[in-house]
Amino acid sequence: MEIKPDIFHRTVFRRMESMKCGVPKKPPVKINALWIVPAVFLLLATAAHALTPTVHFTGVETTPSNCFYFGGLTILGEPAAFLEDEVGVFVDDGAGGRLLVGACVFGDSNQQDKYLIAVNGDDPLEPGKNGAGHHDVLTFKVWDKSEDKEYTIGTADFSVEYRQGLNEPAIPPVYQTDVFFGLLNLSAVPPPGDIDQNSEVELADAILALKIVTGVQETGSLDADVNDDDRIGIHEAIYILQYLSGLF
Ligand SMILES: [Ca+2]
Ligand SMILES: [Ca+2]
Ligand SMILES: [Ca+2]
Repeated sequence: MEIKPDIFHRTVFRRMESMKCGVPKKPPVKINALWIVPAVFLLLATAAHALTPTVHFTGVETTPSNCFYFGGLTILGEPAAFLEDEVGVFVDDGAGGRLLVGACVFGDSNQQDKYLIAVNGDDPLEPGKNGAGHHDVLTFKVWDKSEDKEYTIGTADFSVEYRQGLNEPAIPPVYQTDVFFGLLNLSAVPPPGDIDQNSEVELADAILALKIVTGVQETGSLDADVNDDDRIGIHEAIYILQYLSGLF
């Protein structure tokens, strides 16, 4: 099917507008060849479904600039639940906290086995940091709706898959205005060292490991085993303390 340039651009930009992702002030007059494949991909990826509102990752501020990430998602090795599980993207807010800069519901594109997320960039005309800065590292979080459980995607849990027309993401992923990244596949798993299985590695996990070493407590989840000896002990305690110190 031939797509007329004007109709083509209007459709893509209208779709982007409907996603509240920020729209360039003027649609380009000429088709830039570099734009065509990603734009067609965006059109195809977003054409089939209305944007489903997120219920867990909420409060994203829409700004005039954005980038997109697109890819697969598994939770504990199983495909995520279509139109249920969610992806949220956070950046450092510059004040010791985290800022939610993008959110989507899994499968909310014409590819039911993919997530498509618009990540909002900082608006320099608005005071304070209200979006991602250029090359800010993006933290991807996943919410498993059925278990009401949140996972942070660690560096080892991203995988990149080649898809023609999409830009290959860096790992860890970063923000770059007007770039469509993919495929960035996410694997949501409990982080190593999460002995109490609350999806976070915290001091409480290190204390638990030490309690197990000293016999105060019998054992913890072997999913948290970091050195494959099928035991929770001093290696896990050291790993957790190094993790919390930001050594890796
Ligand atoms: Ca700002
Ligand atoms: Ca934990
Ligand atoms: Ca171990």
